[in-house]
This record gives sequence, structure tokens and C-alpha cells, in this order.
Amino acid sequence: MADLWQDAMDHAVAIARKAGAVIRDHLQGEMTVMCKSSPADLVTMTDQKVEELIMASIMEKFPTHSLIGEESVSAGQPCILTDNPTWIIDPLDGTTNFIHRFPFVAVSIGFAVNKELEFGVVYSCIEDKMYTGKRGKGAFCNGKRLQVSGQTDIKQSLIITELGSSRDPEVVRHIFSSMQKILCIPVHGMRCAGSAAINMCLVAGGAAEAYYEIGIHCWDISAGAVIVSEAGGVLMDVEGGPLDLMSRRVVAANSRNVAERIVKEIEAFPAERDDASEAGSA
Ligand code: LIP
Repeated sequence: MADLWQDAMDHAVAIARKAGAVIRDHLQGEMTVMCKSSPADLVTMTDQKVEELIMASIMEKFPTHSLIGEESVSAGQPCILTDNPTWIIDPLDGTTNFIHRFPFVAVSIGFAVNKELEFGVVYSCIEDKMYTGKRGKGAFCNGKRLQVSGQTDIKQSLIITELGSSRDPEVVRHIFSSMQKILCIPVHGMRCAGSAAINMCLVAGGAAEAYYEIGIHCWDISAGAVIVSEAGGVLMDVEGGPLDLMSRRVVAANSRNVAERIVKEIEAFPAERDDASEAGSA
């Protein structure tokens, strides 16, 4: 069916644009910064306000759908992906960037049915870039089709990762050890943009060959996952095998070749699953 979920996707684009305008507006004002799981895992009133705005708008139009949102989960809501149509929302991906006015922040909205991602919308609101991907229909940025890079030689690749928000010395050691090994393959370079969603869109658009991270959440990567795969890229777990949205681990690359080469160098470390409390209560 050609237009399945098109109305939901149109709504996601409209609400992401509206949310992005609020974020841009709040960039100018005073910010109240709070900590979540660590002194570097930050949240602002803007994250919370924008999530409320997005959720209220979705509930009004699609009252039977389910919602998973970063700030609602932080406030104790469950993080469960069921077969019901489910919106997976990061109202402000790149909160640390936002706080420092480092200009890469995004609204990220993924949508899954029967646990399969149907579309993703990432609005990089300072750059005013609207990225979209719909299963079987391609990926676009401001209406222009996206295609991953054709570079499959890891030694000529640019790799994106993040330093994450944990300051546990053991976690930091693993992160730097993986980076050192990848850098010394050698690759052309490594980058951190500070937003998982934007990192994935950069891979989708061919600006980098791969992005990997351990410690992200389902709301950081759901939308980007559709955009990368619809741009011709591949998604994988950091130890190979299929991507598990709830595992807090991701490799997104332009090709299987590059993804598998990175996987050989990544030092995996434990990260509690997004659906851990559900698994525990089952
Ligand atoms: C952030 C991610 C970033 C990651 C941070 C954090 P937030 O999301 O996009 O890539 O390194 O740990 O999860 O918290 O700004 O929505």
C-alpha cells in the first residue's frame, strides 16, 4: 500500500519543524540545566517542554498509538516497544550542544509498527535541515535524495563516534581504546558532532563512512536508522549481527565492508538495555 503511514510521517515532519522553532527560540534565552544519570548527562526545561509539545500533538491526532520519549522515560515511564504503532521521540538530541550553543541539535522522531521501523524524521534545527526516510521509499534532506558514500576502503574513510555521557573511568578507557584502534587502522579521521541523530544523517548523506557508539538510546537512533538504510547504508550491532534498537549499541555505515572492519576494533562494554526494567518485570 503506497501511502501507508504517510499521514503519520507528514505529521512527524510538521511537528518536528514546530519543535525545532521552539528550540531555536530557546537558544537565545537563559537555560536551566539539570543532571540525569551522570554530571554530563544533561537535560533542560526545553527538552521537557518540547517533548510535551510533540507528545500532545501526536496523541491528539493518533490517540491509539504508543509513545516512547526520552524525558518521559527519564521521569519513570516504561520504555517498551510493542507491536502497536509506536513513536520513538528525542525532543532535543544534542542537549550538551544546545547548552553550549554548539550548533548541532536535532529533533528526532522514529515510528515503528510490529517492532519494525517505518519512517524516521530528523530535523537539524539550527542548520534548518529536514531529514526524512521511509521504508522502501528512500531518504531525503530538504527534499533532495540522500545516498551514502561509495568509499568502501576503511583507510580512506571518515568515522564518527561520540564520547558519551558516562564519566566512569572504565567506560572512558574502553571508548578511547576503540578510538585509538580505529584511528590507527589508519583511517582519514574521526569526528564527534554531539548528536547521534545528526551523525547518522551525515553517514546517510555521504559526509562520513560510518558512525558507531555504545551508550546511546533507542530515541537517539530510531529515526536515523531508517534514514541510513534508505540511503543505501547498513546497520549493525557493535559486535556484528543485527541492530537491536533497545541494546544501546549501534554501527551505521555506508557498506558492510566498512561496518565489519570497525566492529573488529570496537571494545564493547556493558550498557543497561533501554527495556531492562521491562525484561526484569517479565
Ligand atoms: C546524546 C547523543 C550523543 C551521545 C550522548 C547523548 P541527548 O543524546 O545524541 O550522541 O553521545 O550520550 O545520548 O542526550 O543529547 O538526547
